[in-house]
Amino acid sequence: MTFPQQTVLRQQLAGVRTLFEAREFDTTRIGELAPLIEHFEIRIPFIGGFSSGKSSLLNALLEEPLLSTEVTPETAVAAELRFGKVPRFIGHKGDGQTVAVTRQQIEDNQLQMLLPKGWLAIEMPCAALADIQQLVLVDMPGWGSGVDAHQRVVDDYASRSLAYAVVVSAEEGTLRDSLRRALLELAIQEKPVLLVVTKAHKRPDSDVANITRQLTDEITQLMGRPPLAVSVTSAGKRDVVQLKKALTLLQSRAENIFFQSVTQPWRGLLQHASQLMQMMASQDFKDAEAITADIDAFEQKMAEFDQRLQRETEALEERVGPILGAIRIRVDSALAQRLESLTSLALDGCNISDDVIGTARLVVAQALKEEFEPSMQRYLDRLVDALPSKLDFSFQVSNTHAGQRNSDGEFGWKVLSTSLASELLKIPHPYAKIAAAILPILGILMDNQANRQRQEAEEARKRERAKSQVREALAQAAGRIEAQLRPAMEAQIQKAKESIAQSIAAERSDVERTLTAKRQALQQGEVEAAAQREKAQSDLNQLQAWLAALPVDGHA
Ligand SMILES: Nc1nc2c(ncn2[C@@H]2O[C@H](COP(=O)(O)OP(=O)(O)O)[C@@H](O)[C@H]2O)c(=O)[nH]1
Ligand SMILES: [Mg+2]
Repeated sequence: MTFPQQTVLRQQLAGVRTLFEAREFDTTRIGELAPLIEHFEIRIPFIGGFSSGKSSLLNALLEEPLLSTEVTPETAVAAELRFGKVPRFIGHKGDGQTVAVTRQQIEDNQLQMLLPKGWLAIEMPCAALADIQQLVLVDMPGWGSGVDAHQRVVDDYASRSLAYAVVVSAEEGTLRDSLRRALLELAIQEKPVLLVVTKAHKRPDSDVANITRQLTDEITQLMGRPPLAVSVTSAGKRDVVQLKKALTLLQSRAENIFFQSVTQPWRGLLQHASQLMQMMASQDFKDAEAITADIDAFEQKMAEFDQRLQRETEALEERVGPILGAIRIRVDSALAQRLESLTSLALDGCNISDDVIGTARLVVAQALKEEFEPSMQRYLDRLVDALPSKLDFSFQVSNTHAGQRNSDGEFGWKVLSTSLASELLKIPHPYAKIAAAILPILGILMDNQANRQRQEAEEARKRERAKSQVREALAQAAGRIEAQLRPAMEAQIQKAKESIAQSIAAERSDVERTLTAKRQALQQGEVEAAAQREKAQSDLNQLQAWLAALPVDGHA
C-alpha cells in the first residue's frame, strides 16, 4: 500500500536530489528520508520479559505455531513478521549477508548461524497480517534476565521503530525494572505505545482488569502519555481479538505517522532550498562588493552566534549545581517521609531497596521535569532568538510562497527549539544508574540488619538503631543519586550544544555557498548574472511546484 502523499514524494525524490547535488546543498537528510519514501513500514518491536508470551501471542495471530516458544533463550534472534503473498523466511546476518532459512529451523529455534547480531525476516500470507500491511511485528528474543533484550530494543531498534508494543503476562502482572528503564528511554521519542496483557485466562477476570488498569497507569506515568491502545489477550484460548483491533488502529494512523516523520521534514528541505533560490534569483541592484559585504555580515553574525552558544552553554552548566541542590532537597525530604515505614519494613526482614529506588526515581523524574527542563528550554529559546532570522539584505524576498512555516523568508533553523526540544529536554539515562548506585548501599544495610537482629533482642532499642541505620543509608543513597545525576545532566547539556551547532551547520554553509555563487555570477558580468538569476528562478519555480504538491495535513 502506498499513500497518495508518498507517491507525491516518490515522484519528487530524484528531481530534488539532482537539484540539491547541482547546487552542492547538504543531502544528508534526503539520504535519511529516501528509504522511508521508497518503502514505508512501521516497525513495532514486542518488548516484554522472558516468557511473557510474545512468541505465543504472535503465533496466535498467525493461527499457526511458527515461532518457537521453547525455553531456549540462548539461540533466539529477533524475528520481523510482515505480510507476504507466499511464506518466505530469510535470515539476515550481522555482516549484511542473507541466508535462506527453513520453516523447520524457525520452529526448532535452530538459528545460531544468525548470531550474534542477525535477525530473521518472515513473510506470511495470513489474514491478520493482510489487514495491517504497513506494520512489521518484531518478536524480540527474551534473553535470560530480560535486561539485554530490553537494552537491545533501545540500542538497535529505537531508531528503526515508529511504535512499540509492551507485553506483560497476567501471571506476572507488573513491569520488570529493566522494562521500566527501557520505557523511560523510549518515552523521549514520542512514538505510540501499545500495551498487551497476555495469558489472561490464567487469572480471574477481575484480577486481569486490575492488573491492566495498574499497568496502563504506570505506563502513562513513565511515558508521560497513555498507551495508544490496551489489549487483553490469551494465546492459550486463541483470543487475540483486542490485539488485532489495536494493530488496526495503529495501521489507520500510518498515514499520519508518515506525514509527521517523512512529509514534514521533506517540506522543510524544500523550503530551505527555495529560500536560497529566492536569494539567488532576486533582481536586486547589488554588485559583487555589496554581496561581499553581505557575506561578511553573515559570517560576522554567525561568529557572534558561536560565542553566544559558548556563553549560554557555560551559563547552563553553572546552573547544574543549584539544580542538583534542589533535587537533593526533594529526594531527602521524600525519603525522610518514608523513614518510619522503611524502618518497619527493614525490621520485618523485607527488602527495602525496591521501595527506596522507586521513591527516588519518581522524585528525580519529577524534579528534573520541574528544575532542569525549564532551564534547558530557556537555553534553546535564547539561542534560537540569537540566530539571524533572515538576511537583512536590500533585495525584496520575492512574492512567491515558500510554504506556511517560513513564507516570510525566515531561516528554517527558527524551528530548532521545537524540533530539538523533544530530544533534549529530558535526560535519557540516569535512572538505571541511580538504581545501580543505590543497590549496594541497601545491600550492606540488609546484611548489617540481619547480623544485628541476631545479636539484639530489645525491641525499642532495636528500632532506634535500625532507624538510624536506615537514615544513614538513605543519606548515602541521596548522595549517590546526586553523583550519578551530575554527569548525566552535563552530558545532556553538551549534547544540546552539539545538536544546535550541527542543526544549523548545514543550512549555514548552504547560505554562504549561495551568496558566494551569486557573487561569482556578478563578478562575471551582467550577462552571466542574468543567466544565473534566470536559472535560479527556474529552480525556484520547480521547488514551489513541489511544495504546492505536498499535503497540508496528514489526511490529504
Ligand atoms: N497456558 C498458557 N500458556 C502460555 C500462554 N502464552 C504463552 N504461554 C506459555 O508461556 C511460555 C512462554 O511463552 P513464549 O511465547 O515463548 O514467551 P516469550 O519468551 O515472551 O516469547 C511458553 O511455555 C508458552 O507455552 C497462554 O496464553 N496460556
Ligand atoms: Mg519468544
